[in-house]
Amino acid sequence: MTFGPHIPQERRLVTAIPGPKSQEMLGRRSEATSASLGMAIPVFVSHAGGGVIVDIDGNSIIDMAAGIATVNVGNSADRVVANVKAAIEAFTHTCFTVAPYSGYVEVCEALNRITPGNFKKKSMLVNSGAEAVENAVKIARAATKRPAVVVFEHAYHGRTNLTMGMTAKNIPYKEGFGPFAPEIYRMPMAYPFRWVGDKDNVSAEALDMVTHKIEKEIGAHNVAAIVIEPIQGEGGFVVPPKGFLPGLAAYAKANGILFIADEVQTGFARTGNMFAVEDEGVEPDIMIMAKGIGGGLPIAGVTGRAEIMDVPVGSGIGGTFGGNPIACAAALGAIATIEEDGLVEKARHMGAIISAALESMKAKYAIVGDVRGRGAMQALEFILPGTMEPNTKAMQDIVKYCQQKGVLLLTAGTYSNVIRLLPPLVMPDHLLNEALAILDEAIAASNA
Ligand code: PLZ
Repeated sequence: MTFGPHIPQERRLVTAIPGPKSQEMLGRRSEATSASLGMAIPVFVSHAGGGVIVDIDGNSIIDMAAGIATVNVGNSADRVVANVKAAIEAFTHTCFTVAPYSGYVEVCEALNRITPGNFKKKSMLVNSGAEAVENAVKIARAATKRPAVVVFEHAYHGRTNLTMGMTAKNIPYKEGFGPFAPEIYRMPMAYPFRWVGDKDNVSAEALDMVTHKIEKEIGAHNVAAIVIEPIQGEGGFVVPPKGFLPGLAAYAKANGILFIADEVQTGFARTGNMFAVEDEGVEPDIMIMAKGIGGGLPIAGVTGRAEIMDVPVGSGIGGTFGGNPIACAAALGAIATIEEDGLVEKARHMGAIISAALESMKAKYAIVGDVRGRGAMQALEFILPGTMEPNTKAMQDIVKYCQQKGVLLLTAGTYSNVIRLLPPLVMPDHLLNEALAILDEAIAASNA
């Protein structure tokens, strides 16, 4: 396997983290950029590829973030770079709804083909996950002529006004930014680790609560769509137990409600399937995709049953940059990479390595309350030993320890106590094993 810019696949620290050049840029960053923008690791990137990020001081850091599950095919993946170079020399923008071009159609054909469901599908392209969620809701409302949208506890759907309202967690996503859009209804989530009812019956109990609330508090006939992440991302990699997603989809179907899967974080081979809903054979009416679709370029998509996608009034959906030709070229390169290089199987292979390592950490360390996820999307939830209390401090200490050793990790969770692993799917095994060994060491230090 080749790695885009052919960077040595090694962890190598030549300065402290951050080094002097990054420190200088951090000063300029705080002068020039809004203080409200976050930052996971305080180093500035010089280049990245395969499983590493190299910073401007020359440190080579193991990348367990993939730009938040976006460069599944790795940074500057060969096919992405080749396609983008060819496209950018041909033309940069005409706007698909002004003068169309074939790349947009080809990406939609690919999405119609690779998304689950043996029915006629159509697609549209936009620029970001949030914009895709917005469009899915617009299309669902137009198609059903109903107003209500059902979402879940711990959900994350974006930072625009509608998607903030659909997102569960207040700080940092919503604080001070309201009022939010009406007709959004939040339902209990089947979260096995924190379920207060019968732990052996989470799926059935949660389904019961959700359908009861829909019927009594909204009226099923008023609901346009149920929108759910098949594995919740920012919410802490909450995996609903078997039966929950198929149960929701069946309930939706029986009540004329559209079942919408937000696969922004779970899509494009991440979980060991092309899409996470395939794990239980669920076929959403509409799929929302972003992140991994473009190999790092900004592009997102909505794919759905043709008869639904065709409902909005002519020219009712669109946008200036949606499905930009350069981003479409990148997406075609990324999808070809996933299919031709077997990244679905690679995610399963990485998943086996990750599960074994995380389960052993759970067995050894009392602060690890739960291990969950699938494929190359797995997480640890930290607790105060012997309780269910979130252990945010352990999470912070562990992430910091790993950064100092040259491993970039992301956090998550409604209770800010989850470490999530999202390595690029092209990461070689030796780097994955090294990152997991350092994570183990960090937990040992924090558990002591
Ligand atoms: N739906 C399931 O995970 C984006 C957010 C990062 P955009 N998640 C990363 C941050 O702090 O802003 C996401 C997601 C799911 C929608 C989105 C929104 O995607 O491309 O960030 O708009």
